[in-house]
Amino acid sequence: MEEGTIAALSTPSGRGGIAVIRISGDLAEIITKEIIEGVPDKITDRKAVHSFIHKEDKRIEECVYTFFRNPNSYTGEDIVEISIHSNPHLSEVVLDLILSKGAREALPGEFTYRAFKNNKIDLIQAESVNELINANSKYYAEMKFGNLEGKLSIFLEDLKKELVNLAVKVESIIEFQEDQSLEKIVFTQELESSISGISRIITGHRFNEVLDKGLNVVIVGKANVGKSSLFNSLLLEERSITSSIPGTTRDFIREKIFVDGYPVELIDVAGINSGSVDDIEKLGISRSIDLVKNSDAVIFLLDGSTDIDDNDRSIYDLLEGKEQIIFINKSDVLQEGMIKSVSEEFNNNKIFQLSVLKNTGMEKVSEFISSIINKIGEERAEICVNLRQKTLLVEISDSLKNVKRMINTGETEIELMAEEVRTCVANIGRLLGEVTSEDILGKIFSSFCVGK
Ligand SMILES: Nc1nc2c(ncn2[C@@H]2O[C@H](COP(=O)(O)OP(=O)(O)OP(=O)(O)O)[C@@H](O)[C@H]2O)c(=O)[nH]1
Ligand SMILES: [Mg+2]
Repeated sequence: MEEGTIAALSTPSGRGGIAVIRISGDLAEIITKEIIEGVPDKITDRKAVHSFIHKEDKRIEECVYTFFRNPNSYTGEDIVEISIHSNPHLSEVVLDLILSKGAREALPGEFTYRAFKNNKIDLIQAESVNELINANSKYYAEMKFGNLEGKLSIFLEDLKKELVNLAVKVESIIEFQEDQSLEKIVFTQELESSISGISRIITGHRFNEVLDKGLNVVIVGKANVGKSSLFNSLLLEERSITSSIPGTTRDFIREKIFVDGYPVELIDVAGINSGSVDDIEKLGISRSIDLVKNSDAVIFLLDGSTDIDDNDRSIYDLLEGKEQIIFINKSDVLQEGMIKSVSEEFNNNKIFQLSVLKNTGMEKVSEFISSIINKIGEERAEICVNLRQKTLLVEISDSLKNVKRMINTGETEIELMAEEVRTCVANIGRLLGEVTSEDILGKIFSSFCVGK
């Protein structure tokens, strides 16, 4: 990203109470004086001031501006934040005015990029800004705020210090001692607990994904058992078409709901009918099967008003190893002996009756989803990571384990161990963004929105 003074609308474009336009760079102070009335020669730092914006000699808007003198600002440069009424046309006029005075429009994430470049935040914190803004649940936002505050960074800085101490010992043996054995070196308790700390973070990653993207739950069953009816009922809206004609749902439908505040991706699929001869239906069925395979949990519906058939049996086989629950739907018109035959046919301790039509038994559906979330949540970690961070953490953990093995067995040349310690420190540096290629930075910051 280039130099220069940058400006952008930092709030979403639209109508609302206020919009904030942010200017960062050397020209921020001069531009403020040129477009806002009554700005003193020396602007008071960090004080919100009410005034008016003028274009040529005409007042065009009322505003409140706040000046942050470098280095005490978000980017580390001079920043002015101008709050105006939020109207997309008005924001455009004010922003154009600012650009006409020598600023250029900020690229996505450029404010945060500058904060990172000026060492106001490290790369993990920079990533957290974007992840916090885009968080899909309140819990994920909480976790990302933890990283923005430095939870992960502090953990890594501590580990780095410990490794640097180790490296100093190792290097001094290499330099000054005749006996190059590893005997005098200990794998400290701190390094030991770092290995388990990293392992907890990595295992907890699955739960982070659930917090962000949602738990994938597929409602499966043969045609006409009431899948779409259940889907709509959980969504509290008529999203999916339902009818008494089997094969109503052709393609899958995915919608987000929240259970106990956790996001859940609920998926309604085409009924699975192994004997289908219709090409489109067959495509829908093959999608259903893929979705089941990739799901976190499955709600398997049976039609309580008719006998179990081979379609039910083949679906049941498909669910092997999956988190699952079986509901005998249409319990309002339940066939005699149905519960007994379902229990005999399907070896599952979670079999319940349901009537979507009469709204009975529905609480068991939410209980099931909650139980899966809780189960995955048992492995939750205090610190959460994204994929880039996780990949590097795995490498760091492997290096640490290697170093530990080398020290404990003493079966290595000391230079090799020194090299492994260096790799580990370098990977921590990559995580924190101390050494990172422009390509990676470009990829990270381009996913930000403009104005952040
Ligand atoms: N009696 C009774 N009928 C129900 C119940 N739940 C759904 N139905 C009816 O069963 C029929 C099929 O419902 P859908 O929700 O379309 O079933 P589906 O499983 O999505 O069907 P496909 O999309 O064709 O695979 C509709 O006529 C619903 O009104 C129930 O609890 N009791
Ligand atoms: Mg359907």
